[in-house]
Amino acid sequence: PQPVYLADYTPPPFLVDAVHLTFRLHPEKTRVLSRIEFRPTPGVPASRLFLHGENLHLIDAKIDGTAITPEITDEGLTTDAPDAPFTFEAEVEIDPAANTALEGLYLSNGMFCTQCEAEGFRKITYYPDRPDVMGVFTVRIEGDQPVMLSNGNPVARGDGWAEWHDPWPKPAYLFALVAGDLVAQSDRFTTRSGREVDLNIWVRPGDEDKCAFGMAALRKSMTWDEEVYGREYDLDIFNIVAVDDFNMGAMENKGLNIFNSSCVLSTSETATDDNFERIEAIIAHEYFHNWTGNRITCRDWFQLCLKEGLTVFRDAEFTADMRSAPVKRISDVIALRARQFREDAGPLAHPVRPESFIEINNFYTATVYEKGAELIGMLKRLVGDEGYARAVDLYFTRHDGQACTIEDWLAAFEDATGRDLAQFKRWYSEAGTPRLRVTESFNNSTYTLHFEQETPPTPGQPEKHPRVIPIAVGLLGPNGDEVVPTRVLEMTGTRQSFSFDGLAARPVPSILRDFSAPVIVERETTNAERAFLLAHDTDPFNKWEAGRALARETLLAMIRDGAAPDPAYLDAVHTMLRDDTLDPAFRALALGLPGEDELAQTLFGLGETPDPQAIWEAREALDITRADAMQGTLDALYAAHQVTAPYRPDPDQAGARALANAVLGLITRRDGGARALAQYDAADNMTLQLAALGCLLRAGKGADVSDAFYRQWRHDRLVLDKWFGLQILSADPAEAAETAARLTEHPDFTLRNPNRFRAVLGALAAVPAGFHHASGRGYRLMADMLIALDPLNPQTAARMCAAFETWRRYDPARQEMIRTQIDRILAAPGASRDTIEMLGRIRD
Ligand code: B3K
Ligand code: ZN
Repeated sequence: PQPVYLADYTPPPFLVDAVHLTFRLHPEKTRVLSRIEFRPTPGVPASRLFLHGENLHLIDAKIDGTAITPEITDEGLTTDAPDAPFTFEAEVEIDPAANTALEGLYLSNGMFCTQCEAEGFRKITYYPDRPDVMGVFTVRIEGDQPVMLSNGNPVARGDGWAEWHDPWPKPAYLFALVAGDLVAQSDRFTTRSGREVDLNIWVRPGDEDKCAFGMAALRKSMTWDEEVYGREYDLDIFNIVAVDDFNMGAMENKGLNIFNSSCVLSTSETATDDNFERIEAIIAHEYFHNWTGNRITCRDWFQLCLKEGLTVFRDAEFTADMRSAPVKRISDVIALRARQFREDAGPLAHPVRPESFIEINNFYTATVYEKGAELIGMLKRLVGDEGYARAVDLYFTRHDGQACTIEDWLAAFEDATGRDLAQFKRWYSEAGTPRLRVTESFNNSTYTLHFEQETPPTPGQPEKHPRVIPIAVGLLGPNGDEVVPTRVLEMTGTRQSFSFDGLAARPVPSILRDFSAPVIVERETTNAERAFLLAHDTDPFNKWEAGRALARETLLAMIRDGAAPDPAYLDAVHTMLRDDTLDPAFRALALGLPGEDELAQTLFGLGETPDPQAIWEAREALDITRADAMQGTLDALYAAHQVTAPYRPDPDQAGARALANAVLGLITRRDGGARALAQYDAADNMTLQLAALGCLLRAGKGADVSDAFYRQWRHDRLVLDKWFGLQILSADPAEAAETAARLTEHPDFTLRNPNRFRAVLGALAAVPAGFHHASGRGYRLMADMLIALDPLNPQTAARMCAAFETWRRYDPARQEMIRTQIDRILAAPGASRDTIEMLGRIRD
């Protein structure tokens, strides 16, 4: 397969004014009739008409009423067309029941549904399937399903048919259709300007009681977007549908969002506090896309971060407003480092705006999404809140109804604020995580910070250039008082110094407050200074960061030479835990240790070869030491953070449970599971039940409870996914791969459901000492399962290939084993282009 290049972009030769689609639904033989009003694009040279189409059986086609015989290839159809407006009509037949890739029109538990982003519409009918072609869709659905939905507003319905019209021009990737035996939980919302909107969450009968929280989240999102961004909803109806078989989290189809049921359904008995927070964030994310993505879309798929980075940034702001801003920021940075920094440091590194791809589905990455969101955060910091608001308003007014580029986005900022963003643009075009080295000097009451930035080479980009980096800094005096409040230093050169005058004593710097840029700070410092910042920093992010760095240094010493845990760390974390002025959720985060993968990445970055088993053992040893050293405090904290009020998934209760559960993990190290068992037996919600089960499994005492859990929940797919995953996440590393292998033989395991596949294989990839076990069993199992899944569902298989992206960190024996497995997958008959592209890039 040939790559597509950003540099090769040309405008479409034909535009679409209107599309009429009729679906005659049938599981194996669905007929799709299309009537498309085309017109030549003004100013673009005349050419033949090319329409994308894959796996379609063409029944007939006409132009302006006359039958044509187009040329057909695997990619689409070509025909002569008039150099004037014309109507194209076609009838095709497709087979939804055979569609295991879950892209295009497919069946999930007997329900018809679609997924078109990025290039799935071409599996439904012949069409210019590119985001810069926007048309007004009218859709008629014929079938015997009780509920038949499409985009926009309902027009009419009768026995066996329904018609929908979407007045907003949209690209084909936002098309959606759902038909099945569904029931709705409904509500109403009145927009700021008085539009009455019907809200529905459609689910399978039996799931009605799982919609209330999602509905509340939707209402909050609608209000927030009006209040904070001045954006209102623009149709009479907003539908959400829960689907069990779905390749990702959710999809923002115009007026008809389709959700993986795991990202919308919840009850306190079946969803954890983390699930609730994620559901609220994803509902917000998809809703916010209505403006950032749908009303203003992307010119081409290279501009994906235009909608994704911005929408992730918006949903993060929303969560920060609804919940605790520091806790949200810290959690996001933990995830960014775990996924995006890892990606940026390996063979899959790519710019936030990539310049070429083979399969665009492989670029829905942490870099495009999460680093893309960090870029928006930096922009906001550079131009200020008020400048940001003006620039975003200008972007909305200037580009409403258009398909845009990053250049359009940045021009709105330049025009609204007068700032030159030429250097900022490098953040979009150059991959890799900059390293920011910091040294300091102090004399005659002047304190100077010296910065040096360097970005390591990434695939295809040997040379890097200095970027503009907003570095938020504050200074603390020796007694812990803040002597210089937060100031944003703008670094633009490779080396740059910034001075602070009038200081009575040498201060302690708090650098990169609130994680003001996605960089790695390198600075020589002491554990005493880290403990000082953990105790005194006024910036919650850097307070947490100081504790994190202390834990990391302690662990690195333990990993390298079997050192005992540093008492300075134990004292500091103990003091922090006892500080009742600190939010319990913050304390839970500060009690967390750097993950095994993060430690491996750190060691590799320092030129060392990580040993996954040694890393696992060090974390275990540190936990045992912490459990002994803080015994009394842990008991007291556990007792003090029992929630007695009825369950609510709000931040206060969730924070208390998070701290109690984190503490329970340590208590279990001493009591062997007595308290965990008591918690399990008493639990009336999934957050407490699941955490207790995890503790028991880790303590080797979980077998009976795990069986009971399975019997209790075997009919709830989403809870069963947790049960599958937890057994692997809690297993001893020597047994993780066997546990996963055994679970792939379980009667409830299936390759047809991406959630189930990810529950097992994603969990295996998430336990480094198990996945990278010296036996190679983890690698072999992963390869076996990828070979089995790839022919059915390339998208989900290709995404899981990233489990291998870190292979160059490891010793030659492991590298050799991984290479063997990669080659085995590549050699499998029918390997998909998705997977071939991913493994090809990883192997290079
Ligand atoms: N835009 C979709 C993702 C589509 C993924 C296609 N492989 C969900 C989202 O980001 O909101
Ligand atoms: Zn999105």
